[in-house]
Amino acid sequence: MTSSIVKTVCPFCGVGCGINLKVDEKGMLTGVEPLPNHPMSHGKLCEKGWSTAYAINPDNRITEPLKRIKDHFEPITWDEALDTISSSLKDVLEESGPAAVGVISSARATNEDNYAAQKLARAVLRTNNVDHCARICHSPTVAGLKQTLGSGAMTNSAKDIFATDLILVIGADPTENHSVFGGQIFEAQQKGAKLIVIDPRVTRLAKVADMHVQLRPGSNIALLNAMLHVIIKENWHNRDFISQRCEGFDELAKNVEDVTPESVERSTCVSAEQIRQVAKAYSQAKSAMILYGMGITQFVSGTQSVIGLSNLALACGHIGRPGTGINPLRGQNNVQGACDMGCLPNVYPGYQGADSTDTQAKFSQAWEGDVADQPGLTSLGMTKATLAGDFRALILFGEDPVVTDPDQNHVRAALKELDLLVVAELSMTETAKMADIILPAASFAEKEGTFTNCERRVQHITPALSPPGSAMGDWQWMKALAERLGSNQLSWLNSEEVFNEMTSLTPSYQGMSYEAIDREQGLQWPCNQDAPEGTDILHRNSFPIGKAKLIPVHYTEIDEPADDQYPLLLTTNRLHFHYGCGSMTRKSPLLEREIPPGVLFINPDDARSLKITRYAPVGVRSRRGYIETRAMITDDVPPGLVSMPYHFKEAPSNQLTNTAQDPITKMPELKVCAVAVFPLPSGQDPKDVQRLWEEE
Ligand SMILES: Nc1nc2c(c(=O)[nH]1)N[C@H]1C(S)=C(S)[C@@H](COP(=O)(O)OP(=O)(O)OC[C@H]3O[C@@H](n4cnc5c(=O)[nH]c(N)nc54)[C@H](O)[C@@H]3O)O[C@H]1N2
Ligand SMILES: Nc1nc2c(c(=O)[nH]1)N[C@H]1C(S)=C(S)[C@@H](COP(=O)(O)OP(=O)(O)OC[C@H]3O[C@@H](n4cnc5c(=O)[nH]c(N)nc54)[C@H](O)[C@@H]3O)O[C@H]1N2
Ligand code: SF4
Ligand SMILES: [Mo]
Repeated sequence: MTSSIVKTVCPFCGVGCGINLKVDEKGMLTGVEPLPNHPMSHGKLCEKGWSTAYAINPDNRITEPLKRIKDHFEPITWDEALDTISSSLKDVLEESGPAAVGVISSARATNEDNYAAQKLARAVLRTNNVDHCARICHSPTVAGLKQTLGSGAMTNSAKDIFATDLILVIGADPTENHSVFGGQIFEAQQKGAKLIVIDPRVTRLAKVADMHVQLRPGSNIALLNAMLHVIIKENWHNRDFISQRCEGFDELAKNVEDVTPESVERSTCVSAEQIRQVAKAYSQAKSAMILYGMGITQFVSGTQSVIGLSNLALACGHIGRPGTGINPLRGQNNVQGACDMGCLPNVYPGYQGADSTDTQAKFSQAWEGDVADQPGLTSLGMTKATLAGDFRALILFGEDPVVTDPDQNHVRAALKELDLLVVAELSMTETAKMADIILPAASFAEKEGTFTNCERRVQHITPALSPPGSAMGDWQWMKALAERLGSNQLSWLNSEEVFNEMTSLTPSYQGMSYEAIDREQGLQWPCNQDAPEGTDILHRNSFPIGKAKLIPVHYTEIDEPADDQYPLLLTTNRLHFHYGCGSMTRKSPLLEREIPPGVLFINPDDARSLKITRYAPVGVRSRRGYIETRAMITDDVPPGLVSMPYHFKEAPSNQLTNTAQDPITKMPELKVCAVAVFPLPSGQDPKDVQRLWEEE
């Protein structure tokens, strides 16, 4: 073997930076370097990207199938694992039918893996119970923008920040979470773009922004409606655009008629004067671009907030041109793809409605067999149905819901109830620890496929390494499982075959092939006969639904406001150096030394009144759970608000979070719940949550 350099894509966030993997003569990954001339990353990487080699190191991996025997795991062969899974699945299907089984797929895995996952669910298990982490991420985007614009994805491209006059970042923290792109936002501002940040915390971008609107958590709709009120009252809206390309303006205007900036000062904690300034700046800019994230979606009002943003952009005509648009910063490396592939209970690949008999007939014919015909459950719906005794077998890969889903105790209680939990993982996670069978999965560097990044760019990943032990790619083990269940519908010979089957059934991907993607450094969907080169800006001349819809939205209170018993609001966010459940980034000693395993950010005023000193041990309690961690005192959070990352299994913020859900998408309110914080005796180390469970 000779050493090699293999071109691929970073496996962490939705920016999708280009990387080279350096492999030595022994087939070991020795390093990572940025790919020069990449359309997104232009030769840059963030610390997570640089640390990829640690994240997938064979020493830390699951290398063979494991079976639970009481409270420990024993290695078994693939044959034994597949036999056990298929016979258990058959039993559940026979006794309780397809409504009692489901698949949770992974926004970290490839499009090919995700296409296989929903096909396994719909064609083999005959259930629409298929979902993934987009549920608790951008599901309100998918639902909201589909309704208003006809397509729930970033309308423009990342490069547009260099073509805009104004960047409005609302409910997103790109320097931490889309770091390379976050750096480009700084650059665009230095080159003259105005930067406005709307966020309750003082983020790094807020520190340099031309304007920081520090609103109260959960008050987005009140703020957006008041901005719209000002814009319409001052005649700053784009009448031509509205009359030619939108419908519903009169009702929209009527809805915000009384929402004066003064009337929302209390609910938003933003001054009327500042609301007028931001309304003016956004509407009067020649081109203005909205970038948004979890600070918009992770609320019971998530879908309504997305619609509110869409109303703002449409009313000002900031859409369909370079440097404009409404741009959800999709989070995971392939969450756009996992949604596009139909790993959602209500849609097939390409957002073709699962309840449509035409769609069912189309897929049934293509797949040569019957497909699911009953509505499916969301991920949180499966958890609830398990506790109600209606759901019994779950196949899950590339997610760690014990750490990342809201209300950890509720999630653990449900997983314990399952007759069968299969987890395919790279390494031992808190969720894998609860599995009946663990399957060793190949990482992105050990398989072929495609990822679709946040700007709808579909990129090709190629294998650089052999999978450790007997680990397999995700679609490959699903193929083996389907065969055990008596179906050859997943019996593809290679990833390209999976991709080609998918493109033949997914209109927006129809013009793509591995060869074309390689030639173009990725293609942005829609890519078809009308747009063979892909599409960098959506909705230039028309919307897929004809005219865009302006839909009135109303401010709703957060589900769990602070009260005497739980006097502080907790918000959860991310840190630059760690990713998701931490199972990959925390393998890197370089990243691990940057931040202690669990922190609570608290304002100096609150710390003083609670007698909490710098880095003191604290207890944090909500109506659902309790954790211990250490306090970090900072002005970055305002008084009354504390914040915690969710990356640390020792002090998981999801012990505390609320499962109250957005009625449209079932998105839980991960961004705010009420907590009580108190100091622990000084000198006492915070106990990690596993220890607290043992003591219960
Ligand atoms: N380093 C790192 N990067 C990541 C990830 C990671 O785990 N680590 N995860 C990836 C994933 S899955 C995703 S989805 C993205 C998410 O990326 P972001 O959307 O940037 O995620 P968050 O940090 O959770 O939240 C964004 C901001 O919302 C603000 N916020 C809270 N409440 C409100 C509110 O009521 N209104 C407004 N306007 N803002 C509010 C918070 O203060 C926070 O700054 O990041 C991706 N990138
Ligand atoms: N409190 C709070 N909770 C949150 C959020 C928040 O803001 N606050 N954000 C939510 C959001 S936006 C998201 S997206 C979720 C993310 O939640 P998860 O999806 O559970 O988080 P990840 O850390 O991305 O977990 C992915 C797992 O996939 C594994 N993996 C990586 N690649 C592969 C592969 O190719 N195959 C297989 N089989 N496994 C693989 C990794 O080892 C890792 O353990 O968390 C949510 N939870
Ligand atoms: S910005 Fe995202 S894609 Fe780029 S190197 Fe960092 S984690 Fe990877
Ligand atoms: Mo996410």
